[in-house]
Order: sequence, then C-alpha cells, then structure tokens
Amino acid sequence: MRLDLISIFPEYFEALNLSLIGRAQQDGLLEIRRTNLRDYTHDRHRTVDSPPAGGGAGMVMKPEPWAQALESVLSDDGAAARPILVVPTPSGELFTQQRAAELAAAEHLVFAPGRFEGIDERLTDWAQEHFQVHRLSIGDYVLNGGEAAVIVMVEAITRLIPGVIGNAESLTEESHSADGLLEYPVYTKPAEWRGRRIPEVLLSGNHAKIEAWRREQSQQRTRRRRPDLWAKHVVARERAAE
Ligand code: JQB
Repeated sequence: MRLDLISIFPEYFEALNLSLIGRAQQDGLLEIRRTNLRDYTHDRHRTVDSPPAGGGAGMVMKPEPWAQALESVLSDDGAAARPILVVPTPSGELFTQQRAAELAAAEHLVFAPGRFEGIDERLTDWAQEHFQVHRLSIGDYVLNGGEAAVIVMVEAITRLIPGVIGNAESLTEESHSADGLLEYPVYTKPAEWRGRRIPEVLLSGNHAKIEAWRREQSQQRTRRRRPDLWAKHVVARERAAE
C-alpha cells in the first residue's frame, strides 16, 4: 500500500516510523511519503491561509497549494484508477472499524489534513474529479488540525494489511469481538499483585469455563460502559436467532 500524507507539519508523521508501521515500511509492505504543503506555494511568505469569505474568526486554507500538491501526487501514481483522498474534518462521516477495513483494501491512499478553520470547500469539490473523496471524522470533539486524526486512521488501516501484525491470531481474536462487544479484561503474572488476585477461573485450565467467563465479562462491560453498543448487539443477536 502507498500512503501520501500532505501537511504544513510533515514532521508530525515521524511517529509512523516507529514500531509496527515503521517495520512494515522497512519490509516493503507499506510506502509512506510525506509532502510539505508549503512546497506548493509560490510567494515569499509561502502563504497557505487567508481570512474567511463572509467574515468571522480565524483563517481558512487556500485551495490552490492543495490542488498543486494533489496534482503532484497524481502525476507520479502509475495506476489508472482514481486514488482515494481522505480529508479529515470534524464535519465528516464517522471513521469506524468498518471504514478502516474498507480503506485497508486500497492500493493508494492520500491524506489531506488541514489546519486553521479548515480548507476552502471548493478544494474537495474539485478533487472529486480526480480522487474518490472521503470526508471523515475520528470522533465528536474538536482538534486543532487533521494531523492527529491521520495518525489514528493510518494506524487503524495499516494494521489490517496482511503481514503488518506478526501475530495473525491477534486479528482473529478481535474479529470475534466484532460481534459488537467490548473486549474482556486481561491479566498477566504474578497471580497476586499488590494484594489483588487474578480471577481464579483464569488459573483453572478449564478452557470452556474461561471462554464463558470472558463472554460474560464482555457483555457486562458493554452493557455498563456502552449502552449504545449493547442496544445494537441485542438487536443483531435477536435477528440472528430468528
Ligand atoms: C482544521 C480540524 C479536525 C481537520 C477529524 C475531529 O476544523 C475546525 N473547525 C473549527 C475549528 C477548528 C478546526 C480545526 N481543524 C482542520 C481539521 C479539525 C480535522 C478534527 C477531526 N478528523 N475533530 N477535529 N474528529
């Protein structure tokens, strides 16, 4: 998979050279290219922003540097198909595990994280002629810009690429909890730590009992912590039983 990340803060993405994603790049599973948006400005001050039309607070990103940066990415994409352009925005559709899985199948993803009050709306409109545009939000809170959202999305997407996570079991285990329940609690040695014991069932060696206990824990947690997920899970379970 090829990833292009375009930003006025390309250094932000150095975190992606660490750990599993860093290894995936070394292994050739993933190619991440970073582009400094200011390289596509042509004035002395390398201007990327300008006051909002119609007035109001803050600044808005000008569309032309973005269009030129995106054209440069297109020009060295060998493939014929329209690549996917992800534009993080608090007013986008929600980025979910399902969306991550869909994007993990792509050959080429381009990310365009803005700053200030966002990017001139005409940019994404224009970009639809050249890309499959996805305006996505990672959640209902406001960030200062799209870079942190890109890191979140790249991590969720790339770990689904075969070979990026060494232990294939980790992914299968998770897909079990993709029945819409939260994960059960996990423990490690020692059996007693600071006066707290691991639940005895986990030391019993009885795998059927352990599995039943974990399922119960997942359900309890989901009911208490995420009533929204629990309601969906119950509906799905009733449908499956019919
Ligand atoms: C500028 C962003 C997010 C991109 C995601 C999420 O967009 C704004 N509007 C008003 C004030 C400030 C901003 C800041 N901003 C570009 C940009 C925020 C993404 C963002 C996001 N994805 N929250 N915020 N879930």
